[in-house]
Amino acid sequence: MIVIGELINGMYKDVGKAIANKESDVIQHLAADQVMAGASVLDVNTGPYSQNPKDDMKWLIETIQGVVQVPLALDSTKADVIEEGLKLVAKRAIINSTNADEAKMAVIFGLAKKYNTQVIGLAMDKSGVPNSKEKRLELAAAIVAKAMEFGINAEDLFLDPIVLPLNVAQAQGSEVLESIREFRLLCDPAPNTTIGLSNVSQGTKFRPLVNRTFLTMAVANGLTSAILDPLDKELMDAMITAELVLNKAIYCDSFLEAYRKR
Ligand code: THG
Repeated sequence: MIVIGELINGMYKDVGKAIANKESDVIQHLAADQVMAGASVLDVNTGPYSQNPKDDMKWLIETIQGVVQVPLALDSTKADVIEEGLKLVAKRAIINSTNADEAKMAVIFGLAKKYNTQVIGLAMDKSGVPNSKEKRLELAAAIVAKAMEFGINAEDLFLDPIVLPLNVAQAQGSEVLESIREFRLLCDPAPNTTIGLSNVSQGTKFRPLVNRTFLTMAVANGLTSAILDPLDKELMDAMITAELVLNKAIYCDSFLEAYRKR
């Protein structure tokens, strides 16, 4: 599994404050801790309250790259914010994200070619997040087709069925899980899949349990990547064990330690 650490996101109150006040130590600790805990990529999102997302994105990237050397997933709905970031990244980045809208894909896949990046494609369009797996598959297929047109390899594409909170969109859980399985069949070699895991538990009472259960089920459906909180040790242990059950790693009694030492 490609673990994308979600914690550098201005949506978190403390992180939003750290961005506004340019508290680099807060960001650098979050970066180092997530990588230590097993994140191989860090999501970078200035959050909804950023007054100047371009400058904040640039500051976050430079601050993070002062302490860790992992690829970054630049998470913004604004292409100009992403492009400012792409000029600064030290490692091959992931653009988070495009949707299935024609004009949006043209801009984002253009940037992906120009800066040689990977791309997350959200199975949604102008009319929002679909509520069926059929519509999700249709939108994901449009993203795959457009990526191919731009000469982007399937393994550089991460298809995201879009996870919604269980407490307000309960019927969507199984649609998303089935979408993960179906997206893998869209091309050969298969595209990657990813989810914003914590969306599923927003507003629910037992967040870690909901996250852990959903992730395990998604892994069983062939999920290859997730944006999640790598500091949740029980979540990481469940993910590692799920991959073991699927025979993606060799069993030994110390398999958890073995995973961490990689
Ligand atoms: N797909 C893709 N990218 C994404 C998402 C997705 N990026 C953003 C998001 N969804 C994934 N990241 C988060 C980060 C935080 C939370 C949820 C998803 C979260 N935050 C607390 C909350 O809202 O309750 C913040 C509370 C606090 O202030 O501490 O849950 O789906 N491609």
